[in-house]
Amino acid sequence: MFNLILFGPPGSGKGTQSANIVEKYGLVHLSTGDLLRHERAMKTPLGIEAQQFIDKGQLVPDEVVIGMISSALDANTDAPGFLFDGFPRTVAQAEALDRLLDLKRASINLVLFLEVDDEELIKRLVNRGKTSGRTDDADENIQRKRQEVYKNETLPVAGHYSKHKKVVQVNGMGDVEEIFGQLAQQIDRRMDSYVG
Ligand code: B4P
Repeated sequence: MFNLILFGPPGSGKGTQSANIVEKYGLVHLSTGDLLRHERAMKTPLGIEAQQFIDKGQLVPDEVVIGMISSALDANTDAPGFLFDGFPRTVAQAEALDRLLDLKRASINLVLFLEVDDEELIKRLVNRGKTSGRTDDADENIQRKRQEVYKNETLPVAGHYSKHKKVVQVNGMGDVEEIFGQLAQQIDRRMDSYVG
C-alpha cells in the first residue's frame, strides 16, 4: 500500500490537486472536508454537529474525524493506497492515523506540503466563496480564523512527520498544472524507492 498525505493551509489547493493525483495514481481519495459536507447534506446528527464548528472556522473534534477515517479505511480493504486530503489536522489525528495504518501493516509513505502565501490563500477562498455556497467561505473573518487555527493546531502535524523524513515541500503558487507536475515528480520518486 502506498499512502500519501496532501498537506497545507486552507485554500492551498489540496482538493484541487487531489483530483489530479487520484486520476493518475488510482489511490482512494479520503477528504475529511468532503466526508463532513456529505454528512451535513444527509442531515445526520454528526453532520449537524460538525457544521457548527465549520461555520466558525474551527476544527471538528478529533474523535469525530478519526471515527470517519477509521470507517473509510475499513470500507476500502482492497485499496492500492490512500490519498489523505485535509487529514490529519492535529497531532492527535496523526497519531491515531499511524495506529490505524499499523493495524494494516502499513504507514504513511510521503507527505506533500503545499506552500502558499497568506494573502493569496485569503484571496482564493474569498473568490471560491462567490460560487461554492460554502458557509465557511462566506466571510473574510472566518478565513482569517481558519488560517490562525491552521498555524496553531495543524502546522505541528508537519513536525510529526518530518521526524521520520517523510515531508517534502512543494511551491503551491502558480499554475495548477505546473504544481501538479511537481507533485507527480515527488510521488514518482518516492514510489520508485518503495517496495511493498
Ligand atoms: P476542507 O474541505 O479540507 O477545505 P479547504 O482547506 O478549504 O480546502 P483546500 O486546501 O482543499 O483548497 P482547494 O483545493 O479547494 O475543510 C473544511 C472544514 O472542514 C475545515 O475548516 C474544518 O472545520 C473541517 N475539517 C475538515 N477536515 C478536518 C479534520 N481532519 N479535523 C477537523 N476538522 C476538519 O482550493 C481553494 C481555492 O483555490 C479553490 O477555489 C481553487 O479553485 C483555488 N485554487 C487551487 N489551486 C489554485 C492555484 N494554483 N491558483 C489559483 N487558485 C487555485
